[in-house]
Amino acid sequence: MKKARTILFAVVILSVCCELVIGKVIYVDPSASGGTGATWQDAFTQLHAALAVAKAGDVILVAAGTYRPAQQVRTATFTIPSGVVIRGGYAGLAGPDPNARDVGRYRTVLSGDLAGNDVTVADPCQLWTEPSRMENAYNVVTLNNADPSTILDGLVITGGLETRTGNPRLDGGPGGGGGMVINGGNPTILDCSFVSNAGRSGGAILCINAGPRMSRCRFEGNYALTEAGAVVAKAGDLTLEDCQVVGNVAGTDGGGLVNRDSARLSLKGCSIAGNRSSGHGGGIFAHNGTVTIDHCIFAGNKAGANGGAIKIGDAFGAADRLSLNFCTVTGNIARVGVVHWQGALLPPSVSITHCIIWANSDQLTVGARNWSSDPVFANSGHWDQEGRWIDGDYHLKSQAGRWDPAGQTWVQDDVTSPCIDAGDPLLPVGEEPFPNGGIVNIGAYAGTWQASKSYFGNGPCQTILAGDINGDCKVDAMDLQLLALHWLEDHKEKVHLQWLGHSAFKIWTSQVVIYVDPYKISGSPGDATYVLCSHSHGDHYSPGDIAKVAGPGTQLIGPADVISSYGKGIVLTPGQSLDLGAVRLIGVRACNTNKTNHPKANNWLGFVIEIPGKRIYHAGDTDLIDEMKGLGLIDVAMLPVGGTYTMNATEAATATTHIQPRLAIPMHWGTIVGSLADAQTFAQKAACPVQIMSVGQTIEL
Ligand SMILES: [Ca+2]
Ligand SMILES: [Ca+2]
Ligand SMILES: [Ca+2]
Repeated sequence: MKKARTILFAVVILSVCCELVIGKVIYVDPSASGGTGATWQDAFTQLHAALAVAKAGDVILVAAGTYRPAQQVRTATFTIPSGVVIRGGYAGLAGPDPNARDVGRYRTVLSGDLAGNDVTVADPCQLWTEPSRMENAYNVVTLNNADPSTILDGLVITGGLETRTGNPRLDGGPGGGGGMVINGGNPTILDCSFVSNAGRSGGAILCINAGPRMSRCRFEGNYALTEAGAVVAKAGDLTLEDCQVVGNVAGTDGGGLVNRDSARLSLKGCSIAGNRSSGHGGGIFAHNGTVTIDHCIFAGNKAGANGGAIKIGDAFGAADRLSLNFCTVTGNIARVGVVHWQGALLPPSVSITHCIIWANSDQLTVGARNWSSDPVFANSGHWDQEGRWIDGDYHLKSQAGRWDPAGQTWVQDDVTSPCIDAGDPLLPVGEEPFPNGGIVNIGAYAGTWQASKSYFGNGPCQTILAGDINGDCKVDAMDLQLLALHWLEDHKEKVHLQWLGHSAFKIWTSQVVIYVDPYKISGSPGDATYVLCSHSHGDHYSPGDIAKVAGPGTQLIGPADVISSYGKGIVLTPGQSLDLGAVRLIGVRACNTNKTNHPKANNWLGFVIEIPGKRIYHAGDTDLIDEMKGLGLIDVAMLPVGGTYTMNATEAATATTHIQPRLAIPMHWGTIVGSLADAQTFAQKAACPVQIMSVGQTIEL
C-alpha cells in the first residue's frame, strides 16, 4: 500500500513537472514571410517578436541572420524571459533543410548595432570611440533572475556599447555588460560567442549576484573602459567550462575576467589567451572572492602592473582565495609577477599544484608538483614584432603519442616531455589514455583524454599484457607499486582531512568526526565526535576552541594533564591504544630531544588514528624521536616543521625517511612559528610526496 502511494505521488510530481516544461516551439527566420512562428514557413522574421510571445518552457529556434532589438533607442535590449530556450545556428528556409544546424556555419547574430553601420576596429580599445558605434544598444541581451532552464545556445552576441555612467554595484543597471547583463538568477549559456562588445566594466558580460553556467563559449575582442574586458562577476557564482577568453582588453584591471564582491569564479578547461589590461591582471583580476581554476591555459596575457596571468587581491587586503590546479601558464607579461597576490594575502590563501609555469616575464616560485623549466610543448606561443600574441599548442611532446588538435589525431614526436608522469602518484590518472604510466601528468591536459602518453623507450607494446599497469610492456614490481597506490581509491567509506591552520586538523568519515588540537576555529561547527589534544600548551589545548567544535556527546582524549585541566575525558599515554569502534587510536610519544619545551616525562602525545582503510599520524609537538621508526604503515603523516619548539623543516624531512608515509603534510607553521618557506623546504627535502595545504583546504584520502 505504501509503495502504491509512493508511485502515485511520483506520478503526480512528474505530471506537474511535465506541465512546466512542455512548451511550444517558436520559429524565427528572416527568409520567412512573417507569421505566427508555428513553423519555419510561418516563422517570425524578428527575434524580438518571438520573445514577446514566449513563455517559460517554450523553445525558440532561430535561423542564421542578424537580429536587432525592437526599438531604435540605445536602451533597447533583448530581454529573455525566465525558462525560455533560444537556440541559434539553424539553416532556416535559406538552406535545403531548415532544421540543419551548424553554429559556426549558420551564424545567428544578436547585434546591438541599431543603425547597421558598425565599422570593424583593429584594436578592441577603439570600440569606445568609434563613431559608427555611438548609436549602438547599451546592452544587447538582458537576463533578470532567469532560472537554469533558461538557455541561450548557439548565438553570436556583438555590438553592445554600454557607455552610461553609474555604479553597477549599486543599481545593477548601467555601467557594464555591453553584450549581456545577467542580473540575478542562474541561466545556462552554451556555444555562444561574445565579440566586439564594450562597457565601462565587463565589456561582454556584467554579472550581478548571479550564478550563470557557461560552456563552450568564446569571448573575443571585447573592451572595458575600466575593469574586465570580457566578464565581471560581482557577488554570485560564475562558472565557465571549456570557454575561450581571447584578445580582450581592459583599461584598468582584468584583461579577461574580474571576480569581486564575494563572488565565486570557477574555470575548467578554459583558455585565457592574449588578453591585456593597463592595470593588474592581464588574464584575471580577483578581488575579494574565491577563484578555482582547473585544467586551464593562460598564455600571452599582459598586465601593465602586476600579475600577467592572474592578480589576486588589492591593497585593501580583502579576503581572496585562489586554487590553481593542472594549468599551463606561459608567455604572460607584467611589470611584476605572473601569478601575483597582494602582500597581505600570503599563501596559503593561494594553492598552486600540477601547473606548468614557464617562460613568463618573471619566474614564480611555487611548491612541489609544479613545473618551471621547459615542458617541451608541441608549439610554444610567442609575441610577434608588433607585440601581438601568437598562440601555441600546449600539448606535451611524446615519443609514445601526443594529441594533435589541428589534425584531430595522435602523432609521435622525437622527444618526450619531462612533465609526463611527473604528478602526484597518489592522485588518480583520470582519463589519461594508455600507456599513462599509472601516474598523472602535469599541466592543462593532465588527467584528460588528451594527456600525452608515457614513453618507456621500447615503442608501443606488441601485445597488451594483463597486469602491465604503466604500459612499459613489462609486468614487474613497478606495476604492483602503482596498483597498491590506488588500491583503496574506490573504498566506499571516504576519509576527509582538513587543515585548520597551525597543528589543527579535522578528520572525518560518515561515521565519525575527529578534531586534533583545534585552535583559532572560526564559527561553531559543534560536530566533533572526538577531540584529540596533544599537550597542554595554549595553541594545542584551547578550551575556547574545544567549545566551538564540541557537541553534547563529544569526548576529549589527551594526556593526563590536559584531561585533568578540562575536568573530563579519556587519558591516553604513549604506547597505549584505544578502540573506539569507528576509530582506533594509538598514543605516540611526542617530546623534545635538544630543547626543553616538551619534556619526555610529561607523557605528551602524538597520535596514530586508524580510521577505515587509513592510518594517519599526527606527530604533536615533537623532535625527531626513535618512536617514529615503529609506527607501521602510515598513509598520511602531519609533521611539525616550524622549528624553535619542534622539528625544523630539515629534521622533519629526515623523519619522513623513518616513517615512510605515502603522503606528508607540514604543520606548525604560518601562525606562531614557521613560514611557508619552512613548508617548502620540507617539501623539497622530504623522502615522500608532500602536500602543503592552505588553511581550510580539504583533501580526500
Ligand atoms: Ca552602429
Ligand atoms: Ca601519465
Ligand atoms: Ca609495467
